[in-house]
Amino acid sequence: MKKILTYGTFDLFHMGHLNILKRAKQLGDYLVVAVSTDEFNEIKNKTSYYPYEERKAIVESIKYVDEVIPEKSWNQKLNDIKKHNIDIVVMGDDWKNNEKFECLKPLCEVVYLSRTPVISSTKIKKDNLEGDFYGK
Ligand code: C2G
Repeated sequence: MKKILTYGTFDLFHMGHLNILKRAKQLGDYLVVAVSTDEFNEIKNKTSYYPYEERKAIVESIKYVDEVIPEKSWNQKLNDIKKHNIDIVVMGDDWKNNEKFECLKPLCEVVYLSRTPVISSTKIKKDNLEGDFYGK
């Protein structure tokens, strides 16, 4: 069984998140998603609209996702790969060549998939503040 692992905040779940999870699952048989905790988001200087428990519940309900684990720190990835017998770590290509993922290559394959254009949690928040709507 080929096991895939990906990381993210997955706030204000949108098509960019769905696309990466769908395509990550297509690379194997079992997809583990590490969702950033609220405390870790603070370290990432990210504030999410939804708390961890709700972001976790949404990601868990996605049919491509087999398991959700908490992402609590930048340096848990090597342990995650060993503990879950991961074959491939998948991230959007905004992370391409980032040392946080390149350093995993001795342990497993690292695949960067193209980001879905335009949409992001940040854009959703901004558009809502400005009264804009997607595709407008
Ligand atoms: N993503 C995407 N297309 C978008 C938006 C996001 O493909 N339009 C991908 C990102 O590249 C990432 C995943 O969706 O692989 C989750 O994105 P975020 O929730 O923004 O996660 P991020 O803040 O990048 O956290 O340790 C790694 C971090 O936890 C990643």
